[in-house]
Amino acid sequence: MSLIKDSRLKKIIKNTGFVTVLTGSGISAESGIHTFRGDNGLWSKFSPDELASFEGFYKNPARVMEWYEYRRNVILKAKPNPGHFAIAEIEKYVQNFYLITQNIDRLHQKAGSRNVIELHGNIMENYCIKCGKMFSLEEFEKIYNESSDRIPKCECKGLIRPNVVWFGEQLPEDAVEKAYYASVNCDLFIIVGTSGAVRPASDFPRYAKYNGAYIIEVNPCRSFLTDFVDLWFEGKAGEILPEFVEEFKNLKGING
Ligand code: BV8
Ligand code: ZN
Repeated sequence: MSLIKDSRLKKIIKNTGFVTVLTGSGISAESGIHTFRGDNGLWSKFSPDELASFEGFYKNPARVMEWYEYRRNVILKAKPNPGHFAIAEIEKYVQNFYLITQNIDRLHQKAGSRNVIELHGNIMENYCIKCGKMFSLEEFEKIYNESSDRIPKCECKGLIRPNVVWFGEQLPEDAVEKAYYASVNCDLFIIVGTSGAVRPASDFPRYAKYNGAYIIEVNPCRSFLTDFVDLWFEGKAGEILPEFVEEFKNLKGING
């Protein structure tokens, strides 16, 4: 039974050269990585203020660094799932393709996605809050494992932190600019696996909508965005997206 029935959507897919995708933690759920909200979510166990804010880090750097170390170990063992691969596949068939992600796990890149905009940074890099020195994962792990108090410091004595955007922190300017461009110029905007709870990430589908793009959402549950999308595929990314990509390719006359 085909997913794409809407004639307007079929026409857009046939003619579009500009597709933008926005993902949240839900696309990594089938790779075994916890989402944030919902019954088994991270925020049901940990408080975002203590663990995903600069104040929480400054008050207790050892606890925050330990939490990121735990999440990094889960992420390093995780593999991209069919949802990640399907998004990487679409990129091959569209001239202008942008992938805006709120995720910090880099599974999109592992799945082969190239044009990835990381709104909230990534968990693989760390930097010194005093001199800004960037640390690769090996450099960081060496310092972290040698630190007796589990509070990794730079040679300049500054604290080292994950290269992620915490609550109350500005998103990287270049990422926001690129995400805005990708949202206001696309014909098709696909939202995958986000509750739409966090701003300004959840503003981008609105910009796309105001500019006449067709908005699709892939999510097993309703989100804060479902009311205004054009089409909601109620289901898991790993199941819906591979099927969607096959129909996308057929409509574009791409076989194999
Ligand atoms: C900022 C990185 C401003 C770290 C994260 C208005 C405007 C601007 C800001 C605000 C505003 N109002 C409030 C704010 C503040 C705040 C905010 O939005 N708060 C919310 C909670 C009310 N925003 C900020 O602080 C942002 N900064 O705006 O600064 C500023 C201005 C001036 C001066 C200084 C600053 C920064 C926000 C970034 C915070 N960092 N993470 C880390 O990961 O450790 S947020 C965190 O939430 C993750 O990035 C996550 O991706 C993101 C969003 O969550 P989701 O990805 O949507 O995950 P969630 O669990 O919520 O949902 C999962 C979904 O998947 C569900 O819908 C589920 O049904 C679905 N799902 C499950 N399984 C599947 C599935 N879908 C498909 N397939 C499946 N199998
Ligand atoms: Zn330093």
